[in-house]
Formats: sequence, C-alpha cells, structure tokens
Amino acid sequence: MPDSLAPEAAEPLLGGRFGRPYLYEERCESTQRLLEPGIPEGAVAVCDVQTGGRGRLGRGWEAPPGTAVLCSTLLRPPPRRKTAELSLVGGLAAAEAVERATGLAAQIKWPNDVMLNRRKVAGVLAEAVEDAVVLGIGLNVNQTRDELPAEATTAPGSLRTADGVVRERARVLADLLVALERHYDTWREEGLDALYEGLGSRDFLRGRRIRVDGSEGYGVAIDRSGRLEVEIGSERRLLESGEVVFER
Ligand code: BT5
Repeated sequence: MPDSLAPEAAEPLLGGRFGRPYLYEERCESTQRLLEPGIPEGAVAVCDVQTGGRGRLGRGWEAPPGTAVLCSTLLRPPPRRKTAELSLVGGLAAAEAVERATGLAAQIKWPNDVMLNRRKVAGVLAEAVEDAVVLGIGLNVNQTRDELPAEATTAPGSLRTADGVVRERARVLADLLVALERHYDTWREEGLDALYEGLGSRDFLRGRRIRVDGSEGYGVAIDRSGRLEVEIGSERRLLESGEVVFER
C-alpha cells in the first residue's frame, strides 16, 4: 500500500479522541490554518505538503511532499495553565513517538525541538487562536539527507537518516496523537510538574555548552515549571522563552 495520510489510511489507526474530526488535505498553505476556532477540542488537521509551513518567530518549516508528518491539533486549555508550556507537552509526545518508531532514545531541546542522534527530527509550534491553541508538530519521517533543509541553525535529521528505515507515516501519526492526548490530559489536570520525569530525562541541553543572546555558558536543566536554567559566567539565569544555540 502506498504510504498515505488520507483518512482511509489514518483513521482506522487512531486510538483515542484526538483526530476526531480528522481534517486532511493533500496540499495546504499550513495545517495551522485549517482549524476553525469553533471546532471541537482534539480536532486534527493533516496534509502531505505545505506551501507555507511555519516555524516560530516568522521562520519556515519545509518538507518535500509525502515525506513527513505535518499536523495541527486544536486544544482548549483551561485559563489556569500557561499555554507556552504546550511546546514541551508536544515535544514530549513527539519524542515518545520517535522512540516508539525507532527504538532509539530521543531528547527534547528546550523549548520546542525533538532531537535524535543530535539532529532535529521534529519541531513544535503553539499558536493562540481566540480562546484556543493550535499545536503544530512537524516530524521528519522519510526524508533522505538531501531532502532536509540545508540552511538550519540546528542540524536537521529524519527517522530515515537515523536508521535507514522507510516508515508508514500514518502509524507514526497515530502514535503521536495517542501520546499527545495522554500528556495533554495530564498537563491539563495536574500541570507540567506531572510530566517532569519524561521531560527531565530527555533534556538535551543539560550540561551542554550553549550560547544565549551572544553569551556563552552551560545548560543546567529544564526546571519543573518549564523554564530553562542556564549558567552564564558565574550567574544562573532562568529563561522563560527564547533561542538557545548549542555547540556541537
Ligand atoms: C519549529 O520552529 O521547530 C516549529 C515547526 C512546526 C512545524 C509544524 S508542521 C505542522 C504545523 N504547520 C505549520 O505550518 N507548522 C507546524 P523553529 O524552532 O522556528 O524552527 C524552524 C527552523 O527549523 C527553520 O528556520 C529551519 O532552519 C529549520 N527547519 C525547517 N524545516 C525543517 C525540518 N523539516 N526539519 C528540521 N529543521 C527544519
């Protein structure tokens, strides 16, 4: 069977309430734009190719047609939760989906990247739309090395470049949505602290030499409220958001 994310291939694999409804388009500008705010929580938009895939801070997200999982999930978190934490919730779900698919350990590079063999294999984008949040995840599944973006601050990779295996994307998507639902429910009820074990044990920047806003230092750890603790010179700082570059 050709690899497909069309509803007939993906819907039979869905194990929970995320992905209902399942909105699929072969091509779209960005899955982040397919979900109307009135749609039920857990609605998921998926496509095979994006013409204007989005990263954070106006950056782009690129993947050749039919090679990646590109999905957005509509969430309605309660007001008491900090929606910025959803990047880590999504990152944890994507890391687990990567581990399940490959059997290899994945890490989370604060605040929104999933790393496999020191390469970025997935990125998460949380955007507020009225009273909802659209949580976008791009996961590189079957790209070959030369199908990955050449210009990237963090070296990109795919599951295929890690182990040479070509996978059924619908299976990866279904596992991702089950993990996302489970972690989202835990976060909504108990907060980020309840996910700390999964995050802390996959903390990519812990102990690494990093650069933040031009200053060099070390990553200490993601803390229990989702901030990144860093050491710059003799000073410890807690970052709420931002960009951290690591030295390879
Ligand atoms: C992210 O942004 O990592 C969030 C990416 C979210 C993408 C999903 S796909 C489904 C949904 N629909 C969308 O339109 N977006 C979401 P950021 O940390 O800003 O990383 C973006 C940077 O990563 C770019 O500037 C490139 O350097 C690099 N990049 C682009 N495509 C990549 C890829 N496929 N794999 C790894 N790196 C990539």
